[in-house]
Amino acid sequence: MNASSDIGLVGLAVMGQNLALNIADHGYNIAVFNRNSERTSDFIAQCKANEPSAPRVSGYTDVAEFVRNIKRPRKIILLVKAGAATDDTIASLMPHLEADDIIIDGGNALWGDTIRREKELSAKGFAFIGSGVSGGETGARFGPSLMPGGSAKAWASLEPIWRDIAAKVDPVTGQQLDGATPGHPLVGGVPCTAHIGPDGAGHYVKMVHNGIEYIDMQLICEAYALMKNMLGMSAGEIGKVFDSWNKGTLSSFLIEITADILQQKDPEDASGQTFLVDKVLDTAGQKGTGMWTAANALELGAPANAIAEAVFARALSALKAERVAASQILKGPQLPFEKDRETIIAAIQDALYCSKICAYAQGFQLMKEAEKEYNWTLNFATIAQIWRGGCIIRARFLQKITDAYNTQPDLKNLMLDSYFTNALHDAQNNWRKVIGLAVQHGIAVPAFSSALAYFDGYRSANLPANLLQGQRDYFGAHTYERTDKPRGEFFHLDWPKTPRMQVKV
Ligand code: NBP
Repeated sequence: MNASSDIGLVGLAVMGQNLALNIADHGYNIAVFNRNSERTSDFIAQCKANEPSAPRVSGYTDVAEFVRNIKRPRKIILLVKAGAATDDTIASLMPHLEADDIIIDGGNALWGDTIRREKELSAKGFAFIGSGVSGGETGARFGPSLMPGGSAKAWASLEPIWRDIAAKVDPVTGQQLDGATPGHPLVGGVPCTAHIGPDGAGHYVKMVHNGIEYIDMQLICEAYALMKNMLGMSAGEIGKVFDSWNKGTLSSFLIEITADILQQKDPEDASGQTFLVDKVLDTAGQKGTGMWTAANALELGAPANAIAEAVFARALSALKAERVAASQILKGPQLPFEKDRETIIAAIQDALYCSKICAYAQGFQLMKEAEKEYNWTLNFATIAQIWRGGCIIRARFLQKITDAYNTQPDLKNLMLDSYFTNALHDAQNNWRKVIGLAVQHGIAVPAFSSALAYFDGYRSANLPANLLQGQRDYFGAHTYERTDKPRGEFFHLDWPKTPRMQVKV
């Protein structure tokens, strides 16, 4: 039997089904397989009924037959649950693979697992690519942002397909090109994919993308909370504000969908008077990628405090019953709002923009640390460029980040690029005003505040860590450096003793 498929895909849940159709729409023959074969037959039946590209999709219920039907060297995409399911799937494929076959993991794998898998597979003569896939169901179907990591040789083999199926952006404006429909993919535009680096680099960058997504979402929620609880606005009114913000510098997918969500009426209310968001329970779920980003930032000593704060905000939201009980006991201020509403809405817009700059600065600073730690060479302009379309954090603002790193590839911190420096200088008074008002009114804005603390800390030539180092030396003889001596000379004082003796260590 001659192999007829250009590529294979395992895992036919929402992401796998949509990515398989995207690949078929681009003219590739694709073989698909799923552990539970009912899913495979249902998918093939649905394809036949609804999809113009159905003749290019072949379903298999036997793994050996599935693999045999893919042209060599084989490219097999995994879109299964991250973790043990990925290892199980690789183990089930392994006996049927041949030299140089490539497995591409498109799941949300922890980058350390990807490094391990790449080592294990390359030792056996196969190749492994860990590729971040962002954009959810619609992205997978019509163009995701794809962040592949692995050997250059394996990437060269995958690149044509990855470039074809990725989201596309306008080469001049950087705006995502829309309009693909089933069977009619977009032609032209700059694809939102590029080789990120070796082994786990692609999954690492996808993890940081998700960490930024956490803080981006939390910042938007804090802007909403201020308009709702301080300005007393309805969800519909706030939705209109987000609509207007989406026309300016804040224009992004998350702002756009926020405007839609807030203006959605409750379908259960026949009167059409209530907004759905007011009926949605205020407890946020999480799948772990935000936590991985924050944990990695702690491990590398990178100050990604606002990203971590966004993860903690979800954790606090999950304590619904405790919060309801505490609200009866712990009282905050009861201040009427007396200021001009329009002026404060404009100030909230500035606070959101400044905080967003800090959030991205933290994400890129973290990747800079990771580059050193894991021996990668990351191209930050390219990373910002492939986030301009397809993914959840796509935003007009990413073009400015691409420009910043194109002009200065060694930029130490995004806030030091003149465009962002000026934006922070112009808007910081409003940012501070909004946080001050939130504090006075007892409204929690952890992401706004921690972003501002990052800004103020980063721009401080002197921090109180001199005292902290004194404390460490006092109780633990951890030594200190002196401002009047060269860096790298360490001293210890016998603090509790009299007379106190300073020694060079
Ligand atoms: P899920 O993450 O819900 O995973 C379901 C798939 O995993 C099914 O095909 C299931 O097969 C398979 N699977 C499981 Br569960 N355990 C398995 C095992 N031990 N061996 C083989 N297959 C197993 O699907 P998804 O939401 O489509 O996401 C797929 C991947 O893409 C995940 O890693 C996810 O994190 C990532 N991702 C998701 C999104 C999104 O928006 N959903 C976005 C970006 C990335 P079965 O049918 O036999 O149970």
